[in-house]
Amino acid sequence: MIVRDLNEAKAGDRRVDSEGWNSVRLLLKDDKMGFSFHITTIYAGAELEMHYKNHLESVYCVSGTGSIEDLATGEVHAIRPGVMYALDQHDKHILRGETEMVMACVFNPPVTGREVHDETGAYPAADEAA
Ligand code: 9YT
Repeated sequence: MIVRDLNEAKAGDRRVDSEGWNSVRLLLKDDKMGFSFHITTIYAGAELEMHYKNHLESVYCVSGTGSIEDLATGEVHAIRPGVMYALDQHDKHILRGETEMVMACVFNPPVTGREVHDETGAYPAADEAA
């Protein structure tokens, strides 16, 4: 069994900081669960274009409000606590934080650790990651 405390993990090297967000990776590839599990904070006013070409992701909003725009269709969905979205088509999207948002995120395949988005808004495939 694996037990981890977000409050302890965010003080250590599981926390990754990038422009507009930070993320605490509670489960990673080397935990051998087949997915990774992150608690991500999106800052108020952030506008993040992302395209996870190599991963499937689902995201559950724990707190805060914002929106997600599907760049294939132009559709904009409100994000608020209780809303989940799943990028089942590797959907290119823009996530906007109206307030700070705390999101619980699952990635399949799991991320390995320290990835931040590349210039296309993706993370590398696991076997390309450092
Ligand atoms: C909400 C969202 O897009 N999360 C992505 C994961 C997070 N940026 C991370 O852990 O890298």
